[in-house]
Amino acid sequence: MKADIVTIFPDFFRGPLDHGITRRATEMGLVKIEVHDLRQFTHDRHRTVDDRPFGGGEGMVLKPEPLFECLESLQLPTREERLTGAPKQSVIVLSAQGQRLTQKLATELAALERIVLICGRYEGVDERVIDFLADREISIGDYVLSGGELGAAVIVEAVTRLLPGALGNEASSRQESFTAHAPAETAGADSTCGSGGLLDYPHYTRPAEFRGMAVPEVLVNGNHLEIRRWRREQALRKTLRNRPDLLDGVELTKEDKKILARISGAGHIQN
Ligand code: 9D3
Repeated sequence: MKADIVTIFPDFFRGPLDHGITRRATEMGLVKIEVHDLRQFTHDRHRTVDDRPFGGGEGMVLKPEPLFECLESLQLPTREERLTGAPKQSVIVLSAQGQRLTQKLATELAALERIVLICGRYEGVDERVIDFLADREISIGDYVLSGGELGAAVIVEAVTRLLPGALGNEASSRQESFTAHAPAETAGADSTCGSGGLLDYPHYTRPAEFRGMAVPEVLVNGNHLEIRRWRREQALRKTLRNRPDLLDGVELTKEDKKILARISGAGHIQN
């Protein structure tokens, strides 16, 4: 996978992508990340990348010329070629108006040979970049950031760890054990929802008692069946509390429904 990042803050990426899985994947040659300084594609003395919006309004907009010239320097197939047939590349604008990044979308991107990530700044980019240069517009969530740089780093990390060989054996076998907790054939669980669409159950490590806070007895002395049941209940509890929206898309067993009725204080509701 080749990832090109287009930004007015190239130094921003020295930190996040030089650590952990992205660093190891780079060293292994699984991913090649190239950061392009948008100002290198300006021609004026002040290296201007932004301008005021037509029609008035607050803020500035990334002007099209440097972005088009930068993309042309990357020697990609045309937008039409990318959009017809089975695409191997994608040019993505990071913007607050984009399609939401999900694990499913990360999986789609991980199947590509090349992604180009254009980091919006100020109020955004000239819409002609989105209409004629890019094939996707992605947001990483419903909150306001100051630009696309964090979003680009998030996408690179989410995609890199999906590349074959990027995770050690330890991590990949851990993912397999997740699906074992699912009630039915709900494999392909995503990162937020390990246990068949639910949030993960809580984890503990030594010491068994720390400053008077004890690890739940069942984990220390319980048998495998009790532990499995306890973890399922805890996953249901956490999901109900933190992400009740996820419960709609989850396959629940009779046992799960009983637990939910008990813990949600809706024991009288038949479901
Ligand atoms: C007048 C409304 N604008 C400012 C509050 C909207 C707006 C413009 C530009 C909001 C954010 C931004 C800059 N953000 C990004 O470029 C961005 C982003 C984000 O803000 N949230 C989540 N994902 C992303 S990806 C790029």
